[in-house]
Formats: sequence, structure tokens, C-alpha cells
Amino acid sequence: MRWRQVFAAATVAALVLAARPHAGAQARTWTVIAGGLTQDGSVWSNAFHPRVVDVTVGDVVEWQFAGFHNVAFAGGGQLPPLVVEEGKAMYLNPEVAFPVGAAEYDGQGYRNSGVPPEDPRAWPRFRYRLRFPKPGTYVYSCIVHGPAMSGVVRVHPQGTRLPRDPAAVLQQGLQEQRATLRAGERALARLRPELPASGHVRVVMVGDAKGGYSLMRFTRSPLVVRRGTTVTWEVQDPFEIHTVTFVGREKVPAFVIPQPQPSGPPKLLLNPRVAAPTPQKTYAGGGYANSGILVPLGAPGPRSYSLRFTRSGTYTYWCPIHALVGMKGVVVVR
Ligand SMILES: [Cu+2]
Repeated sequence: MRWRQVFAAATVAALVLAARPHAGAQARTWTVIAGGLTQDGSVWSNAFHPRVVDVTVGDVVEWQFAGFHNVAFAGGGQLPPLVVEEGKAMYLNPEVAFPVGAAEYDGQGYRNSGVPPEDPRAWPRFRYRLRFPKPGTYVYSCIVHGPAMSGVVRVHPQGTRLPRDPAAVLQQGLQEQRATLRAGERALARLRPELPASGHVRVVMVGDAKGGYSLMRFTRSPLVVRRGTTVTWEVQDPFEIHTVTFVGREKVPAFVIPQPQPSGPPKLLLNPRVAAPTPQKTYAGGGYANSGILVPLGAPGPRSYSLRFTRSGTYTYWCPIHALVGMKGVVVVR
């Protein structure tokens, strides 16, 4: 009699486990790496590695962050914008900056990882996990870097034999990341200012949608020009926003200014000193001259900025958005 009870209890337990597959021991965790950067910060991967990950129902995908990204699933709606405006002030959208939604995704409802802290040293500790309870093909994007930075999770019915196990998929991801960064390094080695006309120099901020990388440098060495030269900076990158900011004697301004709230997370003000352009067309050294936000290829807004250099000297400029990874340049006027 007692044996029969034990047997019955065991059968019930087995049925419960079978009915709730994601509580079973077979659920696996798959790693996807979000982005990547070279040691000196000059090349960024703006891709998910691997771009496509195959899992089975009940499995978990864990994104490991290697850049300033977010992981966002639209859930049948539209992805929210990166920036929201309140009067004249611009804020990083809290729907992008902070986590939204449960730790499970079946194609319904918005899910968002939030973004890691600004400091690159904090990125590797930032993780995001989602469980996938329903078969389907789920596309996700990084809202910070736009639709060109997207990935896919393919969820197969339970019992499907997958070509790779999680360890092999992690290796595949690392391999894709290395190849992406290497392609970016080759592009960086080719980077040259252009001379479209006499008295004109063009500096291009490079990125590649297909290659999945962006370069975080204006030039590889100081740009030497004659007095009276007009330099035009132009974004040719599908992912990144940048600015061209001569600070004179000031410190490089912060791009994001956190504003603590009585409750909940801080509001993330985009510093108007960085976001808005200054009016001057010439630069004689010393002062603050700023392009304002220059937008990626395909986005509405300005993509280029010009200054004519009227006095000899050596002038350092920055992109304050990417100052932490060393995005600065030097113009030497002779
Ligand atoms: Cu930048």
C-alpha cells in the first residue's frame, strides 16, 4: 500500500515536470555577446554575436554586454525611440535605459534589458536573461544603435536536435566578434582624410552596416592643414551618433547628466552643451565650438559640420559621447 502511494506520487511529479517543460532539467542557457571593442577602444562591434541563435522551448538566452547597447524585443508593437523630449530638454528614454518586462518572452509585449553604465569597465558585469516558452522566430534590436544592430532568436519545439551546444555557440559568437573587430581594424588602417578641393579637408566618421563595426577615431594621426582651410566632418556610419567638440580650456563635457528623482531611477538629461550646435563657422583657437549631435546614416538630422581655421596652433577636439573610449582628434594649423 505504501509503495503504491509512493509510485503514484512519483507519477504525478513526472507528469507535472512533463507538463511544465521549462521546469525540466533539460533547459539550457545560451550566451550571446552584445558588441565588443578593441583594447584601445578604437573599433566597436555593433552586432550581436552570434547574430542568430537556435534554442529549444524553455531555454534561456543570456546576453553578455561588451558595449553600450540594449536588447529590445518589440512584442508585436513598435520599438520606442532612444530620445524623448520635454519642452526643449532631451532625455534618454527610460523605456530604453532601464529594464522593462518579465524575464520571459513569447512574442507578446515589450522586453528591454536597459543599458549598462557608461564606464566601459562595468560592461562585462552587465547581463540580461530571457526565457523562451514558445516556438517562433524572434527578432530583437539595440535601440541605441538602430535597426542595423539586430539579432534573431529561433526557438524550436522541445526535442529538436540542434546543430550546436551552448559551448559551441559561445565559441561561434567569440569568433564572429573577432572577425568583426578585425574588419574594423582593417578599415581603421585605411582611414585617411580626404581632400575634395583646395582649401578643403574632409574627415569621415566611418561605420559599416554589413561589417557590423564603427570606428571611434576621427583620424589616425593629427590632421595638419594650412591656415584658412575649411575642415568638414561627416558621419558615414549607420550606427553611431557623434559630435565634433573643441573645448578650448574647458573640461570635456559629460553627454548624459543624471537627474535624481524623489522615487525611481534618475532622469537622464542629454547635456545641451553637447547636444546643441554653437553658431560659429570659423575657429581661431581657445573657445568652445561644437557641432551638436550628428546623426547616423538614414536617420533624420545633420550629419556634417564645418569649421574654417583662421589661426595657427594645435587644437584638440573630442566627441564627448565617446570620450571614454578615446574619441578625440587633433588639428594642427600651420
Ligand atoms: Cu562619438
